[in-house]
Amino acid sequence: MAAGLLATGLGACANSDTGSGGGGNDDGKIVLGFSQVGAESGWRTANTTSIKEAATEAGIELKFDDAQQKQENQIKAIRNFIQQKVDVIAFSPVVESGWDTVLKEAKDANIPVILTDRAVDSADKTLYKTFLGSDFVKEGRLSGEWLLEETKSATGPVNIVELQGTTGSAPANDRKKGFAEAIAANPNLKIIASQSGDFTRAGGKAVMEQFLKANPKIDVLFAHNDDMGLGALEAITAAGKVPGKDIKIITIDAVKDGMQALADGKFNFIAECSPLLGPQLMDLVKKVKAGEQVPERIETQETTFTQQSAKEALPNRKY
Ligand code: GYE
Repeated sequence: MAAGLLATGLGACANSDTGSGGGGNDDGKIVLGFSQVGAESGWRTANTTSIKEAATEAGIELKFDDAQQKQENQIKAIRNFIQQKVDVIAFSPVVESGWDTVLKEAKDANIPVILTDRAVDSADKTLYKTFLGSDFVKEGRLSGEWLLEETKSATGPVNIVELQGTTGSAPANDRKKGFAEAIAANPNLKIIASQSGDFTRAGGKAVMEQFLKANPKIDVLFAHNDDMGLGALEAITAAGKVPGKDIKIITIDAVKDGMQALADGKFNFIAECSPLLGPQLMDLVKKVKAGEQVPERIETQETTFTQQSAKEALPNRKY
């Protein structure tokens, strides 16, 4: 009888443990574990600032980890957060695949997970609560549609080189797809080379140097972010070509340095991708912690910029 009661008591205790997720904090603050991709680009730096500032403003205790663009580091960080019994885990997955095991561990520990900025390809959608971020396919498509219009009177081939983002990442996969779908409408538009520059300036410069050496006629560069485009500018200038004229440049992000290059006539078009996800993320953290329902997909509002509209927007650009 006594043994039976004890067993029931333990059972009840175990059940209540799984009821509400992490252990919170001594002072009652919500604790958020956030695993960031790295610091590879201007976009990423602005994103990190937005998340840190928004956490402070919302009174949320942030445990922040920089994974230096390595999936294994992100998995380690998430496991640490689980061990520390944080209330909510959020992360920006460096690549799309390979998350099921660690996400299952978080689920089993009853810690809700929010994906920010980048998606995962897990078939089991119950492994995370929501995904807050941009429509990367659309950004690629808008870039391609601008080029279609720009080259509509071309009578011969238009040679395009593409600087892809980090291999296997959602923005690289999706931007490539959206752009390719849009330009398929004009058979004159041909991607003659496409390679990853890992979303960095150094990567963009090195790969563009190779492209220029291997291809005497390049008409257009499509770079999956501003930083790679900015790196490529150096290679193009060093090769004696005029960026924005001899080679038209399309990028994505619209961070300040990219917008400056566009306003200066070195870039020709940017599809915006907003890094300012902090405030929305903190709202979601509070909601999932309170057990409220949240939409499974929350899309960031974005626009596009030409050289003229970049000049107008630049004075008020915050990042
Ligand atoms: O476009 C790029 C960054 O995931 C949307 O990552 C983000 C991308 C962004 O390195 O600059």
